[in-house]
Amino acid sequence: MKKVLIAMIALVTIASADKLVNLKIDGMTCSMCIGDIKASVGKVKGVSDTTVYLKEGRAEVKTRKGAKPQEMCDAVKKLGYGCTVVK
Ligand SMILES: [Cu+2]
Repeated sequence: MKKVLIAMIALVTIASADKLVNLKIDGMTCSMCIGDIKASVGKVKGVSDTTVYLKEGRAEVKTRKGAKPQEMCDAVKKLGYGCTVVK
């Protein structure tokens, strides 16, 4: 039963076809910034995972269908950082 459940979860994960959104973020200075940004962006609808690159000043956000990149940037801006969606 457990194996079936794991297989189902794997299928759903594949079916949802993660899309990567790239954000350019200005003003990050330390690992606290990363934590704050990850937490905030993670609350945006459709976001499944966020990786923040402090030195490069950017973030990669894994999203599900229907996620709006601008909402992710707005969440970052609300924390006081600069943010633009990289096209
Ligand atoms: Cu910081």
